[in-house]
Amino acid sequence: MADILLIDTNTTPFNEAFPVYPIGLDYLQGALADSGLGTAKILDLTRAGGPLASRDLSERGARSLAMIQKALASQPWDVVGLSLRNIDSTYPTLEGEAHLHHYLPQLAAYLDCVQENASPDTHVLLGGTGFSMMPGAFLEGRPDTWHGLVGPAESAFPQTVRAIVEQGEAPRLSRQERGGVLGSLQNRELLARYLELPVGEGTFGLRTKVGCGQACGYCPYPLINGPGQRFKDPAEVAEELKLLASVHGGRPTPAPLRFMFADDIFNRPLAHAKTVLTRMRDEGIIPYSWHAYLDPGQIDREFLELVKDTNGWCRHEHPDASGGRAMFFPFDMESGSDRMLARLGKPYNREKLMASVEAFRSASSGWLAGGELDHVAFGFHLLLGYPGEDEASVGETCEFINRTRPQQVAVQLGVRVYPDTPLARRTKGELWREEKDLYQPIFAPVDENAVLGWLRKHLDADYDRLSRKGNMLLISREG
Ligand code: B12
Ligand code: SF4
Repeated sequence: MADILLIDTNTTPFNEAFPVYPIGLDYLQGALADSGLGTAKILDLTRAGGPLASRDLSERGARSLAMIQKALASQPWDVVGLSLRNIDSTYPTLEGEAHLHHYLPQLAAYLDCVQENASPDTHVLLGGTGFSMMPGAFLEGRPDTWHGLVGPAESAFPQTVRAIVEQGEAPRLSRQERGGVLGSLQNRELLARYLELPVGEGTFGLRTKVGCGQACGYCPYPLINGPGQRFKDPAEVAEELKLLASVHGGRPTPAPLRFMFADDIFNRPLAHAKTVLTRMRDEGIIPYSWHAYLDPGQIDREFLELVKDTNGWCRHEHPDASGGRAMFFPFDMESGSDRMLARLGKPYNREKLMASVEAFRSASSGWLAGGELDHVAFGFHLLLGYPGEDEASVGETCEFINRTRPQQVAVQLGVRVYPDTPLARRTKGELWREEKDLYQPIFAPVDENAVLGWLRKHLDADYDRLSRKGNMLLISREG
């Protein structure tokens, strides 16, 4: 047994507006208990601090500091663990809005507060996705009793706690566990607390695996979850979903149950995703709706049927479905140019993308004809302006859109350069020199006017609805 406090530091404006359940801390709490280390206390700063009106949101930081101080003073802790999830919004910072997009200063204030108020015997452990992407930004200059764990920590965290409690010491920084268990949702009370919020599409999540097994040029996910993959038994996924459904069912007037498979990529490999969905369908675990991040090159008819049968991307209240069921399906394809897909390091090409879109079109006409769905649409997510982009590649992407006719195309212009990614290695000396330069948001430069001009020139004229927010464009057509 050990006295362990786990702090969720996600007090970002995003977590106020779109709360996400702290899956990682729930998993770690379960793993600690399974290891015989007792029940760790979770301090979820945003929820414990209570709701704030939007005009008072700036008080969240001060309230959180007060809660950290109080928790540290309440008893001597063997270990205080801080989960550091978001370091930025991933969007470029508009003038005067740094606090909305860039969270390192707030996180540093929380760490300073722990350093000032924790007893000298308490060991502090840092982890989480943001930490894993740049451990140096958080750990440098901290006392010797501070440690960091990069990556999933269901095995590493209990091991480190045990080393601290039994030997009084642990490594400064441990990276990536190779084997080890994957956690499961287990904290009914915390889940119930989130069900009291106006829950949205992405509030609840659970993971079916760790890692995507890829290393795309700009992407920090392999730094967080490692280069390989580890899988959860689909039977365990089903148990987690049953627990979520049971807590949901126990609420007096719950909002419909939606969740997200919080995998790096849910359908890599496709067979594992199919097994999970088959289990859900066969056991009748059908939520109101679910969604996930997908590899757009690994989509076939069987997968799509399972998605439809289990309410994936389902919208029951879509106006075009006239009260029936609708599906809006995303293809996060990034580009329709083989040259750019190769430059981005994507594991698929145009041919595979085309096969996926064809599978979707054929499945959806069957669903509409058979009356299984009342409205079906699909959209693309593109990343344009990546180094190497030119008119020819944007033209090829437009040609792909004109041929396949998605209802909506979301375009991200440019991407942040994160430390240790292939893009960071490629741009060293040009955009940055020392790793700490990348702790501040640095974006790969994009000639936005040129990209916009090429889109206008090459897209079919009926893609005439365009809206823009920051570096995101939304392009759509009528019908
Ligand atoms: C799924 C997901 C989402 C879903 C969340 C659904 C849900 N209900 O949870 C949605 C789509 C809603 C979402 C939104 C956003 N997300 Co997101 N998301 C992810 C994703 C793919 C998985 C996160 C996850 O839940 N994993 C499963 C859990 C179990 O793992 P985990 O949290 O990593 O926890 C493990 C370890 O980190 C570690 N750990 C965690 N805490 C601690 C603490 C200690 C002490 C220790 C030792 C270890 C430890 O152990 C845990 C168990 O293994 C990650 C990328 C990735 N591959 O990790 C991005 C990611 C976390 N998201 C990110 C961002 C930026 C956002 C948004 C701000 C994007 C936006 N502009 O809207 C919002 C913020 C929302 C919010 N309220 O905070 C970034 C965060 C880093 C950064 N750049 O700041 C990531 C890394 C992706 C990226 N682009 O870089 N996200
Ligand atoms: S972009 Fe997707 S497939 Fe590529 S490394 Fe990141 S998560 Fe994996």
